[in-house]
Amino acid sequence: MEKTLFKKIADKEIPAEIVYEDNQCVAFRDVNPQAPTHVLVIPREPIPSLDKLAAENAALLGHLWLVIRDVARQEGIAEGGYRVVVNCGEDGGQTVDHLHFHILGGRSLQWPPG
Ligand code: D5M
Repeated sequence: MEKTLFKKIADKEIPAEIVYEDNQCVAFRDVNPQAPTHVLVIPREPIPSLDKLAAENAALLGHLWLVIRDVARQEGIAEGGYRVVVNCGEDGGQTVDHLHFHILGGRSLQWPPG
């Protein structure tokens, strides 16, 4: 199966500004930032979307949330506050079929999103 764009980033086949990585996940700067800080956190495992998660992914998900917390702290946005977004499917605005969490911060974010 063809690797997803994000799997290629995780495997260092496509360059990205990686801010954190471990054996389960990678965090890198979004190429089209929507806020002063915009980082994507992806599992190394190419899970296509939130809708494709399986019960056996529960421990991985727990790990990803802790990484999100730590990346936000590392980026200096934890104190001011930030948003975590997962776009799922076409109507959700998902464009890359590899589960990813957007961390957005560094400005006052509006609600609701468009
Ligand atoms: O978000 C997909 C996000 O992926 C979108 O914000 C742009 C970002 N993107 C696309 N290509 C790259 C590369 N090569 N590096 C870094 N970021 C990238 P979605 O939720 O699927 O709309």
